[in-house]
Order: sequence, then C-alpha cells, then structure tokens
Amino acid sequence: MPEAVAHIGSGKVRELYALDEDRLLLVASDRISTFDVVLPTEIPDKGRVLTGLSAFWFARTADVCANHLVALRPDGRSLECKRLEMLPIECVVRGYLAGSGSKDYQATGEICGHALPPALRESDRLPEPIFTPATKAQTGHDENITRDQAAALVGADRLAEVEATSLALYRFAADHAAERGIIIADTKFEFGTDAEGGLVLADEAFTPDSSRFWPADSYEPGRGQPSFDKQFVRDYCESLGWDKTDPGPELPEQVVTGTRARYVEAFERLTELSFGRYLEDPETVLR
Ligand code: Q0Z
Repeated sequence: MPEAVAHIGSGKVRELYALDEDRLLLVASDRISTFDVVLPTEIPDKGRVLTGLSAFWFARTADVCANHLVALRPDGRSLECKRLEMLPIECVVRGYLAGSGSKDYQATGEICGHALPPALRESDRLPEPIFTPATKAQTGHDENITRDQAAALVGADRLAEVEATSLALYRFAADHAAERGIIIADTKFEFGTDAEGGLVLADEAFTPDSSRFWPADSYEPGRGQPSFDKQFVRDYCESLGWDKTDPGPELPEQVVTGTRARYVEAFERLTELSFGRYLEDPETVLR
C-alpha cells in the first residue's frame, strides 16, 4: 500500500493515487467482478497479471501511440503513470459481435452508426473491426454513442485521431493474440492528452478486464463464447441460482484456483514469459 499519497479514485477492482502533480499510481487489486458485482473472494495475483499485461502492451505498442506508463513498481501490481487530461469518451473497438454491440445490432442492424451485413450471428467476426465510442457513465453502464455525439464531446479532429489510433492498436494486439490462441473480441481504451496536446493512451491496455478474451480452440459463432478468464466463476455463480445482485457469493477453492490458472495462462501465452519470472522481476515485460 502506498503511504502518504492521496487516494483520488476507486474503480470496481482498482485504485488510483496521486504521487505528485505530474504522476499517478494505478493499483490493480485481486478483486474480481462478475455480472457487474464485485465478489467477496479474491483471485490471488489477478492484479499482478493485469498490471503485467497492460505494461507488456504499452511497451509493445509505444510506436503506434504514446502511453502513460512511467514505471512498473516492484510489487508487480502498481503502475506509475503520467497525469493527463482525460478525454470524456470510452474508445471501444469491436472485431466480433458480442455484448452491447450484439444487442444494438439485433435491435437496429447497426452499431454506433456502422451499417453491418444482415444475418450476423452472436459472436460472428465482423468484416472489419469497428470503432464504437461510448459515454463514461459515472454509475451503471457506458452508453454507445454515434460518431457525431463523440465529435461533439472531443472535436472532429481529435475523434478522427482516436479512431485511427484505436483501430491500429486493436489490429496489432488482436493479431498478436490470435497467433497465441486467444481471440480479443473487443476492447476498451481511455485516452488523455499531455501538456503539449499530444494524444496518449492511458488506463489499462488489452487486459481481460478491459477486453473480451475468448479461447480460439472452442470458438463457435452462433452462441455466446466462454470467457477465457471468468468462465469458471460464471458457471459456478449460475449453478447457485444467485440473483446477480450485491452481495455476490463466496467462491470455493477449486473455482479460485482454476480461475487464477486461467489468468496466468493468458499472461504466459500473450507475453511468452513465465509468470514466476514476472513476479521476480516485473520489468521483464518491458524488454
Ligand atoms: C484514470 C480510474 C482507477 C478509478 C482517471 N494517466 C491518467 N491521468 C489522469 N487520469 C487518469 C489517468 Cl489513468 C484516470 N481513471 C480511471 C482508474 C480507479 C478510476 F484505477 N480516472
């Protein structure tokens, strides 16, 4: 735990602290949420897996877009980052039909103004990845918006820049993951701007909490896909008949152990590094 630093924000499973005027500390806990509820049982090392993956992707995509990473702390779960002026939109890229994109498509045949081919099935790959911005909801769910609404929030030029950058980042990571048996169905970015007005990728990048990771070996369009990381948790919760309101159930040991193993597997497949090595020296993901 950081000492004598101001706590400036809480996410469902992360905390944000101010280190000084220019730098923040983003700390990923081991908490896990499912069906939008944070469960009372933690998954050991989940925060380290997510922080390590984010740092890995920041290092690998630095030539696509500048990012807020300043340093990875030796605890493996804390990222020192540049303090930015955040843009007021969530930048989502979808390569497959899932989640709110699937709902919008079923209702209207479009997602955020992108006309799509008829008769797509749940989980189908889209002809091209699409940029589908959303508002940042303080509570509850982000709401998909049109590109005109997004342009009104950030300006037309900045929107064109974040769209092109988001698509380039997604193509890079989705190609890398596909070669390692993981489908990144969609992902969400947050961008900020630095003192010079330059666009900077912030928050987390291509973690299983900011993206849908699907195992490629069981991919079958026409149905929802199992989650690479959370499927044991979801299956267990479904088996209880829990009503999906807070508080959620405690998880039994085998669900915790199996879920931790899936997070570690995602880390090791994507980074091609052993997670044990990461725990010894987190900076290995940056090299
Ligand atoms: C990120 C969030 C979390 C609660 C603000 N580099 C940055 N500069 C300025 N602001 C942010 C960042 Cl990353 C920023 N969030 C999201 C993260 C807990 C809220 F861990 N809010």
